[in-house]
Amino acid sequence: MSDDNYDADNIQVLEGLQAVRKRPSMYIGSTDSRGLHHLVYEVVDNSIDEAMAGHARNILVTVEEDGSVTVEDDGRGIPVGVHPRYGKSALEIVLTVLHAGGKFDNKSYKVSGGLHGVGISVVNALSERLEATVWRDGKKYRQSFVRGAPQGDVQCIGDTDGSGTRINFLPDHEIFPILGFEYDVLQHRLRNLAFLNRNIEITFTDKLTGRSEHFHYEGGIVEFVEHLNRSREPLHAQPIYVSGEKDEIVVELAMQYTDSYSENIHPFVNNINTVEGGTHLSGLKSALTRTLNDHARGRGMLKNGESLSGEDVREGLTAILSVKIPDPQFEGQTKTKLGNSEARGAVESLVNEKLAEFLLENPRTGEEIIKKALLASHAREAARKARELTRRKTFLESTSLPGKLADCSERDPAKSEIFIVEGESAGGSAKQGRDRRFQAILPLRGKILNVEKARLDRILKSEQIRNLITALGCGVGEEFDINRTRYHRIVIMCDADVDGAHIATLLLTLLFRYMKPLIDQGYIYLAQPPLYKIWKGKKEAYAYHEREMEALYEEFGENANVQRYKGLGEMNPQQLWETTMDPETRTLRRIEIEDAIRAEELFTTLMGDAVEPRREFIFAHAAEVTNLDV
Ligand code: 0RA
Repeated sequence: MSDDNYDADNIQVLEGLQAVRKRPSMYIGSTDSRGLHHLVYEVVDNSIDEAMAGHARNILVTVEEDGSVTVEDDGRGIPVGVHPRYGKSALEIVLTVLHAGGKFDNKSYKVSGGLHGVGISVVNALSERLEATVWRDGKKYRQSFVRGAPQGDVQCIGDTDGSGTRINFLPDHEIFPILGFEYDVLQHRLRNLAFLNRNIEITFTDKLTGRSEHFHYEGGIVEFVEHLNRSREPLHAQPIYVSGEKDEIVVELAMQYTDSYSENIHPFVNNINTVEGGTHLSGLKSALTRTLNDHARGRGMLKNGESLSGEDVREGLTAILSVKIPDPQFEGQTKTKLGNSEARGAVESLVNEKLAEFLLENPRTGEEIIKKALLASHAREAARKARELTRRKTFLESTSLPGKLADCSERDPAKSEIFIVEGESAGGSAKQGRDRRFQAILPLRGKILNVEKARLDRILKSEQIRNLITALGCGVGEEFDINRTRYHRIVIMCDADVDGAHIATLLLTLLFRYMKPLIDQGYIYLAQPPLYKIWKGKKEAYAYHEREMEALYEEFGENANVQRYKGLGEMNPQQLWETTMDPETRTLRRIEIEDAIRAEELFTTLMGDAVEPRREFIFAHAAEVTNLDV
């Protein structure tokens, strides 16, 4: 290769990485905590690819004491030989050329190059430093980078009898305003990967907290379903497992019915959680409806003309659908919807065939499932009637808004807020303290019904919940219509104690299960009332957490007074306005649920029947629960 070409390539590479540093969000979505964690996923995905191709088994992920992350695998090692076109090692190319990752190998079911598939080069560009170590062909190699730029060629630094790759990187503080990895977030992701790939062992260590865990599930997605159902009451002891391959598409399904009323189907494509669904999911849904109706009819469990709807057969179902497909087409707003039409047929025919077989071989389980679906069907009919009743009421009474609601005068939802306030007395203070032009107040009497434990027809019998639904205006469930939402800021305002956290969780569960688009749209907030008031003479200030209080106490000096607020009710209307409601001075926390499975885990554990996991959970996530930063 001529020098000219070499230089031209070099310039292109630098320009590529510069582009990433200039507009990081275009490559990793954002530069907040989510984007930061994305870097780890990106690197791990490459090792997962190597493992899925059958070349690696162990993956070690370590958060180091200096805040850097190391990902190591025992795969073949990234090739270090000089690539003819570029005149550089494949290692350097993988780490410096955008989207180069997959070009050296035609591995079939790649994750990298898929959804997060921006390539390790993006991680390199956004790292203050990155060091790659490769064990391969009896040698150990190393190459280092600073903000994407190689600090010399790859070096042979010794001998080895193993093979593998290790990437250590420190995210760049110039790019990420907030550094620091969250144990729970990484743990959740790595555990899911281990569930989805039964032949992979992942060891996760956080040297900053001293915690370490090993994830290896020989049962794969069957164990995944058992894990998700650990706080639920299963209808049959073993999850149903279906697997097969059709048209190069590998399909795996694990499913188990529980006595709950919600539908929890999580579809994955090449390990990516396809939250927007797609062809594979619709194939599964068709197969479930058809096979269960056929089975029920065959056993004489359906009356003439009666049939089970899709919703009936999915009530209480927890399922993991995992497909591996060579060339996935991702569509949708967040690129998490599978578009490949051949996946529909593959899933549908496989599930049709194998589920029918299972039901014939396990008639008792079959009967339980059909009975449950029939109950769901009858309850849905009752709910429809109940809903019609509420709708007629809203329609007939022109002043149908709940009496407890102190509405605002503003009529434009985009400019309107509603505070859902724990307790009548705090509700009273909020009504007096608010700016009535754009702030509405709805006080709650104690706890609302736990929607995890009731079907919609019963939920709609609760007056508190009906008040809330009417006040919000958007309806629930099948009738939900976000365009009718009366407020674009819906603020949950609860005491900063255990009861308050519980009430907030109950409300969030209701919103999550029946009005989820409000969460997705970013309409839901938690108010942040102060925990302390500090004053001395005429000087006073509020503190929103412990550390802030200590700092203020220092500042105010000796004999400063500190009052700890136990509830919102201890503040007068003026104080409540200043500290918690005034848009000029308050802080609100927007509720973001990055991952449906994580949210579900949170809710089912907090709200479910099983006490032990809940206790464990509250213990392990005490900070999270009091902060409710779900
Ligand atoms: C391309 C080719 C080959 C391996 C890899 C990439 C590879 C990449 C990563 C990233 C993390 N761990 C990895 N392990 C392997 C190997 C081609 C061959 O040996 O024939």
